[in-house]
Amino acid sequence: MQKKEQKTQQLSEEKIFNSPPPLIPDQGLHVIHAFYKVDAIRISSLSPQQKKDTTNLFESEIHAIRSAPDTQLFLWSCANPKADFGFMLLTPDLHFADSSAKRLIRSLALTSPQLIIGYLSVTELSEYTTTESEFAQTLQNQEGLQPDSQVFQQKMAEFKTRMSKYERDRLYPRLPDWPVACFYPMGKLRIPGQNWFSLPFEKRKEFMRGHGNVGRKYSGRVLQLITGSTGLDDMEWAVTLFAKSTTDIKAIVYEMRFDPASALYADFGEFFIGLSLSPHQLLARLGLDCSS
Ligand code: 76R
Repeated sequence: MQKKEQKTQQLSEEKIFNSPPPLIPDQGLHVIHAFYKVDAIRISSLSPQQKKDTTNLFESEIHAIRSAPDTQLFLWSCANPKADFGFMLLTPDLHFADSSAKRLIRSLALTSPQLIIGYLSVTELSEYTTTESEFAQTLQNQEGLQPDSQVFQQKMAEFKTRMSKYERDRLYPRLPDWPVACFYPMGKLRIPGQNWFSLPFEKRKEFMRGHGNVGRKYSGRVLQLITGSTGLDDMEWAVTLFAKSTTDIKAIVYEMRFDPASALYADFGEFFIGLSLSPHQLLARLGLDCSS
C-alpha cells in the first residue's frame, strides 16, 4: 500500500475510533444519573498540588460538557450518607453522554470514586396526554361549541400551541437549578392480579389523570422530570424532582403514596437527595479545598 493511502486509512480509522457516529434518539435526549462515594481518607492524604490539579481538571471537564449544545449537567452533593456526590447529564448523543460521564469520573480518580447507583434513561412524551380529538369532543360535549364556530377554532388553535410547547418541554426540558433534587428509579408492578401493563389503556389513562391532578397541586414548588428507561436500565422510569426545600419533596412523595397510580402499582428503587453546588463548592465539600 502506498504511504499516502496508508496514512488516509489510518486517519479515517482513527476518526471512526475516536468519534463514532452519534447515537441520537428519534426524539428527546439521553439522560445519565450517577451517584458516587469517595474515599475520605485518601482525599485527606492528597497534597495541596494534587488537590489543585484535581480541581482544575474537574472544572475544565465540567466546562467542556456544559458548553456542548443542548446539554445540561447538574452537580449535587448527596445528603444521604450512602453517596457523597452525584450528577445528572442530559444530552442528545449517547456517545457524548457516555464519554462525558467517564471523563468526569476519571478527573476525580484521586478521590477513588465508587459507583453507588448509575442510571440511563431518555426524555419521552407521555402516552396519556389529551389528544386533539379528545379536546375537540370536550369542546362539543361539555361546552356545546360547534366545530365550525370561530370560538371552537380559536380554542383548538390555542390547544395545539399549548400542546406543542408541552411536548417540547418534556422532550427538551430546560430545567431550573433549584437547591434540592430528588432522584429515584421507579417501575409499575407486574405481579398477577396487580399488573399495570395488563390494564386497559383507558384505565391507565384514568389513573394517570388522577396522578397529574395531585402533581399539579405542587406547581411552582416541585418540578418533575420523568424519563423512560424500559429496556435501557433496571426499572421503567427515572424520577427526578426539583424543589426549593426537602419539605416539598417529602410532601409530594407522601401524597403520591395515597394516589391510586402509586398506592396500587408503584415500585420504587433507592432514593437520593442532591444539593445543588458549583463545581468548586462541591469539591470543597468533598475535602478537596486547596487551602486545606
Ligand atoms: O406531564 C404532565 O405534567 C402531565 C401529567 C403527568 C404525567 C403523564 C404527570 C404529572 N406525571 C406523569 C407521568 Mn408524574 N410523577 C411521578 C412521581 O413517588 C411517586 O409515587 C411517583 C413519582 C412524582 C412525584 C410525580 C410528580 N409521573 C408520570 C410517570 C410515567 C407513567 C407512565 O407513563 O405510565 C411516572 C412514573 C410519574 C411519577 N407528576 C405530574 C408529578 C407532578 C408534580 C406532576 C404535575 C406536573 C405539572 O403539570 O406541573
